[in-house]
Amino acid sequence: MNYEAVARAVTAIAHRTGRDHHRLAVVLGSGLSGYAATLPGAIEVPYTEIPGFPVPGVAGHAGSLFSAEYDGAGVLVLAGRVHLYEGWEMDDLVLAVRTAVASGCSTVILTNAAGGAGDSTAPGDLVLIRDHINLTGRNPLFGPNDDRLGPRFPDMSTVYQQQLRDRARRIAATVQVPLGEGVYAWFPGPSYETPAEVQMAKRLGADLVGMSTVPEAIAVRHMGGQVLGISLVTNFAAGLSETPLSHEEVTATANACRDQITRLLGALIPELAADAGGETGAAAT
Ligand code: 8IG
Repeated sequence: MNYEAVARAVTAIAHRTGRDHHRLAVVLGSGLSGYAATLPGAIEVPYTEIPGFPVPGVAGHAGSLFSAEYDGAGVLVLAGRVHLYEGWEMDDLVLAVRTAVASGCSTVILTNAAGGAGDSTAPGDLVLIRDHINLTGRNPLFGPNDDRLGPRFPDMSTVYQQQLRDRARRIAATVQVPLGEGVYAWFPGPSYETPAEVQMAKRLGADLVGMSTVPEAIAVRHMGGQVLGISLVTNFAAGLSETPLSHEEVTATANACRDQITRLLGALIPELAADAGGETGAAAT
């Protein structure tokens, strides 16, 4: 990965937001970008104005970075992400989260909309990601390793730290938002799975199926950041219900759950921003 590309984006964000340090980053997934509009006093920087940032092309994925402050702690909210199925390179998929970690964000919350494959998952559920399975055969760390970002062979035994999940569940309880827990399987998309593929993922241990998040989680762990993963289940995975899958169903469920998501993120962001030290986010400038 091009370390200089990360450093350029870090500099641009510091310049445009007037904050040279942020502590917590939140990536808003499909249908969840609307949350950014609720941020108090946030400064918006369109991705088009951040050097190197890929601009999402899919409906339901916005493309702006927001910088807000909670008790003096800077928070970066990334509304919109790009996906493998759009034809982007791995470096593009992870540039935003790498920039966030290099800007000082020692914790990154990755959110997504996902299909539910688990026996007890249903549309509308919010689920903490306990672990992931990479079914794409791709990895954002392919290519020469830049030791300034992280090690060649990073450990992935605790990508989504239990301590952070426990903390998130306690915070969510204070705003009456129940959180499930499950394993997320990363499929390349853009076609949804066949029923046989969903059965395969289930047997491998997956409860959630989706097309994002995993490359970002790997890139954040590579740099020593902490990851909290949250899936909003927007549909039963293929073959688990009678209804055919559609992007419209996904968007409709995300809209119906807006209230819950707003309450959850509204509680998590200030608390986790206060927890997050700057110590793992090595400045790239
Ligand atoms: I939203 O059922 C959403 N994203 N792979 N499968 C996959 N990705 C998804 C799904 C799903 N629902």
